Amino acid sequence: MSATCLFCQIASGDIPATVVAENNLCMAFRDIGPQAPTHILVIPRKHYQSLNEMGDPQLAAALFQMAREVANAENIDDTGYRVVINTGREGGQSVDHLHLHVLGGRAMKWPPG
Ligand code: DGP
Repeated sequence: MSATCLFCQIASGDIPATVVAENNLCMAFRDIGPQAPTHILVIPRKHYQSLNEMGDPQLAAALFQMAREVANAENIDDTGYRVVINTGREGGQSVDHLHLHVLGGRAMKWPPG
């Protein structure tokens, strides 16, 4: 845990969030500034700055499994959704704790901005 990391503080419960799923490895909560009708963030409980630092295949599987479960619970799995991992400065990452965006409930465009 990083004491100064926003998502570590959400994971520990020190900063409130609307949590929609959690287990011993990861948790999912609603994005504070939703970019789609469904916009949920899936994070590992353990601090990794970005995907570049996270080399644990078991954790990677747990994160994608939770993204799938969240999409199902939000009823966007059949219509379709997008899972995004912004990584680093040019990837558009603004919070330096690895997170998956699960976005759905509207048609997505391609290419992303
Ligand atoms: P990224 O730009 O990929 O690093 O995404 C960071 C996301 O985190 C962004 O969509 C907004 C969200 N976010 C930032 N601060 C908070 C917060 O305090 N609570 C919640 N729930 N989401 C936040």
